[in-house]
Amino acid sequence: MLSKRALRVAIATAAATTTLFLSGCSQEQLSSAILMPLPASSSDVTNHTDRVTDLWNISWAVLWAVGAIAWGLMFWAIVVYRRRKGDTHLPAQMRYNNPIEILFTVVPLILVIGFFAFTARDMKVIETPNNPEVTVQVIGKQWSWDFNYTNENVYDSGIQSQYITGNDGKKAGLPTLYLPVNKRVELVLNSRDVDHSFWVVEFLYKKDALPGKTNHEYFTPTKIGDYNGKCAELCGEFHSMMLFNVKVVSQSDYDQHIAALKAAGQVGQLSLDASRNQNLPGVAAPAENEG
Ligand SMILES: [Cu+2]
Repeated sequence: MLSKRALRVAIATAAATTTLFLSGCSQEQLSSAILMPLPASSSDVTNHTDRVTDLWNISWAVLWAVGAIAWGLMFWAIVVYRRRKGDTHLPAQMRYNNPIEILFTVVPLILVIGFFAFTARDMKVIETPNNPEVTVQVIGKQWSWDFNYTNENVYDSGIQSQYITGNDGKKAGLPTLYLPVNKRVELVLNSRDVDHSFWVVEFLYKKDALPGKTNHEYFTPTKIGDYNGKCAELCGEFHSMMLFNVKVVSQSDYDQHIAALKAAGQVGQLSLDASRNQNLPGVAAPAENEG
């Protein structure tokens, strides 16, 4: 038996912790804290978000089960094999227990192979080219984004580090990527200077935008709405201001936006020739200027 004093301390600590924890939480936050589900706002936002959410939630469920078993065994051992009154010697010290050693090797191996297999299955679907109906080249730059609407031959350019909160509390002055709903989209990702990472929070996917390399991202936005974009790779002083908006809109609203860009004279494509680094591996050096 635990001594009465130890028991009292344990109960008081548990009660205080639980009270503190519960008092600051809504029901939703509580289940979030325990199960770590991805936000419901990502449900059905692209053709991939439900798949990503499932992978995440099932992984957490498995990890919690492993945790519960491991913690359970640990506390059981602490309590059952604690030092008792009158114990004067160490208990028998054992070096090996082969069944336990095998268990500790095989179970994690099965878990790692399982996580790998399910991740590989989902990555294969997400990373497969989708015969795009809309292609946009996204160019990261310190510290904003350029968008080339390839099919329509128009562009939009973000001004560096704009962050104005409007009266409605929304961020204004940020570059906005427009995408038509329910169309297969391909993003072509490049960078003008250093490593960036293109992340639309609700899309549950990030991809690096790197100088000297072209990456691709494939998805179909399935829900009209406004989404938040960020750079997810620490890329310099104003990395945190490298924000953008994504608007998933109807085809007619999309056409309207493209027409507005055209009317503003933003016709053509912003070239990577304007990038800072022109001496990247695989890029031919400009011809020497003779004379
Ligand atoms: Cu960045």
